[in-house]
Order: sequence, then structure tokens, then C-alpha cells
Amino acid sequence: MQANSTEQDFTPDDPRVFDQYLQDGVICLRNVLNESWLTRLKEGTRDAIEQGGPHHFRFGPPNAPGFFFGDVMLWQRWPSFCEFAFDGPLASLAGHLMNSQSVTFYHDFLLVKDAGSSKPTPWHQDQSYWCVGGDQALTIWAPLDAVSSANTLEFVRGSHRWNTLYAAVPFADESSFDGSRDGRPEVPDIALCCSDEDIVSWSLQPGDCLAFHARTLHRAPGNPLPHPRRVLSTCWAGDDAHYIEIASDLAPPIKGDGLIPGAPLACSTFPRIF
Ligand SMILES: O=C(O)CCC(=O)C(=O)O
Repeated sequence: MQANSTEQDFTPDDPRVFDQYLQDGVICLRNVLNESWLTRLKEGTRDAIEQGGPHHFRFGPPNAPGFFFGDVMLWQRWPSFCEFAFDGPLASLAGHLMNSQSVTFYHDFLLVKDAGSSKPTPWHQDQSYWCVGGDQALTIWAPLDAVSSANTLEFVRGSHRWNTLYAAVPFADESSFDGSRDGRPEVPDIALCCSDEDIVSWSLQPGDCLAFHARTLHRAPGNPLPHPRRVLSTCWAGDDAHYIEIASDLAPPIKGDGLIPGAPLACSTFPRIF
């Protein structure tokens, strides 16, 4: 399957942004983060990798290049990530795309694929891993390094409208994550059920973002390039998002503070931004 890197892209103030997101479940937005935010996030990323948090993972060769590092809830430990979540440009963008009056910050997720990492990210939907029900939920994927067709995300265009939430899959064979306890169907074989035209992807510069619905299927290759692929994903919830309990493992493995099923998600763990 060949990823198509020539898809249409937009600037955040383009009036077509909302309809495009609604239709495809993914949109590429150029020049969203300025140099100042990028510098702060790169500094924060360096620190975060050095001192992985309680839920970080590191797959690949131990103590050697080519690793795949991930960590969540960085905003709770690092001022740069906290200021980015609360004062950066993504909350209002998320609110616009979700057509939501309120925006709750669910979590951040740092993903670093070192130069030469052979770890692909499997096809999955983000909502499969979450304690979040509802339709107004999305992720914004912000690379801190240039990405090309060799190491960017790929999406099944429109898959957020398939009305199916699949079982969550582990990000690596060596992971103990179990997403199979809720009787959800397995992610289908995308090569069999989708044509090349259904798969979309973009090359990005630092500052550009991909915003996608929490049920849009996506994957990524490893990182065969000679420089790291550092990305900050942030996950946002809107008016109809609510807390759910699932039997499978959660990612992040955090249930929030005093939440009851069906109630809004906002709490001290998942703060409401506006
Ligand atoms: O960056 C990756 O490899 C995967 C990212 C992803 O799946 C996400 O941010 O939801």
C-alpha cells in the first residue's frame, strides 16, 4: 500500500477547515506552532526522555540507538508541557474542530522514534485506549522534526464514520498491554479492506499539525531516517465527551479524579481549559 503524500492542507483560519475535518476525520494544518513553542517543547522533550515518568515505555534495543520512547501526562511534571496545554494554540483549535463550547484536556503523549527505529505503530483508533465516550474527541499530532512519507502518520480517510470502535492493540510485541477484554472487534486488515485512495498522509515541517478524530484509524512506519522523529500528541474532549469504564487496559492508565460513568470528563486530572 502506497501512502499518498499530496493531500490537501490548510491553515487554521481557513473557513473550510471544519467541514474538511468532519468529512475525512483528519486534517493537515500548516504553521500552527511558532518557533517559541517549538523551542520550549524540544527542551522539554530532552528532559522528559532523560527522566521518563511513571508510565513511560521504551521499546527496541536496550541502551542503544533505534529506540521508540513514549510517555504521557507530561503536563503534570514539566512546566513547558503544562504551559503549552493551557496557554498554547491547540485548545481553541480543538474546540473549533469539535464544534464544542467547552474543551477539556484529556492528556498529552510524547512519542520519540530514534533515528533508525524499526518499530512501526500499528493501525489503531485512539478512543479504543481511552476512558472517554462520545463523539467530540480528537488528537492533535505535532511533530518537532520534519517528517516525510518515510516516517509520517497514515490515516484511513473517513474511518471515524464507520461507527465501530475496535479493540486496542499494543504498540509493540514486548508490551504487556491488553486491549482485548471488552469484546470489541479486532482492527481489520487495512490492506485488504481499503484501497490506496482511502489512505492519506502528509509530509510536515515543525509547526504543522495533523488533527484527527479519536475514531480515525491511523498507523506509522518506524523511523528509517538519520534523525529522530519527535512528536507531541495532545488529546482533547468536547461537550458530549463523558467518562466510561472499560475492562481492557487504559492508555494512559489513569481513570481521573472521582469520575462516575456517564459524567463529564473534566476534573483535576483532565482539566477543563474553557
Ligand atoms: O507517532 C506515532 O507513531 C503514533 C502516534 C499516534 O498513534 C497518536 O498520536 O495517536
